[in-house]
Formats: sequence, C-alpha cells, structure tokens
Amino acid sequence: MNLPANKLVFVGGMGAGKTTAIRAISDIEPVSTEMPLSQDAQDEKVETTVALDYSSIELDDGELLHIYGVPGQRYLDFMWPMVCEGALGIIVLVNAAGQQRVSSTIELLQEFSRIAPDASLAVGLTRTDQHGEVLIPQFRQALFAAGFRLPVMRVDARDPAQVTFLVRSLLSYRYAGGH
Ligand SMILES: Nc1nc2c(ncn2[C@@H]2O[C@H](COP(=O)(O)OP(=O)(O)OP(=O)(O)O)[C@@H](O)[C@H]2O)c(=O)[nH]1
Ligand SMILES: [Mg+2]
Repeated sequence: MNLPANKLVFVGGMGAGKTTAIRAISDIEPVSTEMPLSQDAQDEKVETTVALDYSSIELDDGELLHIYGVPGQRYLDFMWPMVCEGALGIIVLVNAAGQQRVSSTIELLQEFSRIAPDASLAVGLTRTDQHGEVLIPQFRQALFAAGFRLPVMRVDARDPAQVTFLVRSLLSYRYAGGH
C-alpha cells in the first residue's frame, strides 16, 4: 500500500476542535464525515465526525502535508488505528472545559503511543479563551511527570495561524530529535 509520506492526525475527545482545526488550515476543500448530533446538550456543536476528516496543506517550499482527523466518540475508536496508520505526527487536542483534563490527556497520549509508536506527539489545549483558569505550565508539567516530553500549547482551533504554529512545532520537535 502506498502511504502518504507526510501524514499528520488530529485526535482528541468529542468537541475538542479536530474538524474545526483541519478546516481552518485546509488548502483544499476538506473531506468530512459529519453527522447531526442527536442530543442537543452540546452547546453550539450540532455535528460530529463519524469516520474521518481529510485535507492537505502546503508548508514551506511546496512540502505537502496530509492532515487527517479521527472521530472523538469512544464508540468509534475502532477508526483510530486505521486513520493513524503511517502517521509521522499526532496532535492531541484537549478541550479546556473538559473534566479530568490531565488524566484523560495522559490516557490519550498512552493510547496513541501504542497505536502509532513511530509518530511524534504534541498537545493543543482549545477553548482557553473561555476557560482562562487552565494554566499551561501546570498542564505541561503534569504531562512531563507522566513521561511525555512534547510540545504543549494553547490553540484556538478556529484560528489558522495558531493551528499552523502547532503543526510547525510538532514538525520542528520531530526533526530536532524529539520523538
Ligand atoms: N471559543 C472557542 N471555540 C473553539 C475553540 N476551539 C474549537 N472551538 C469550537 O469548538 C467546536 C469544536 O467542534 P469540532 O471541531 O466539530 O470538534 P471535533 O473535535 O471534530 O469533535 P468530534 O468530531 O465530534 O469528535 C466548534 O464549534 C469550534 O468552533 C477555541 O479555542 N475557542
Ligand atoms: Mg470532528
């Protein structure tokens, strides 16, 4: 099978901003598999990914990056290994409003380290504009204490510049010798 050389995947819980981030940085019309959310409890969120997101972006000097997203909902986690196959990078998006942010992030990092052992990881914390009480140094320190040395930063998934910066950070980290 021919796998894309530069493949990056956005992962994370439902509503973390994966589909939004991919749409924000897309050079092409993204492929998405959104379905209406049946329950209306999720504030402004009315759709959820049921299979995957796909798009591509051109970085420096024409370097093409294939960007995928997984569904956040647990019952669809059988899609995760399929979508992550051959990925060089995995970005875990974490909703700052979520419960047990630290433990659920560590769980996801452990899970995706198993699913894609050769991928580099990075973490983006979304919705900190609404939840300014979540502090990056503490969050980063907790992940570090759990053994994860990786880029950790705030990101507004709606903002192309911030999402691109996170992508570039992951690539820089990987090629600077981080895993
Ligand atoms: N205010 C604010 N809203 C954000 C931010 N990041 C993402 N959002 C919003 O959060 C929602 C995220 O929805 P999606 O992008 O569909 O989330 P997802 O991770 O793809 O979710 P699933 O596909 O259901 O797993 C969207 O309404 C975004 O506009 C942020 O930093 N600040
Ligand atoms: Mg989605």
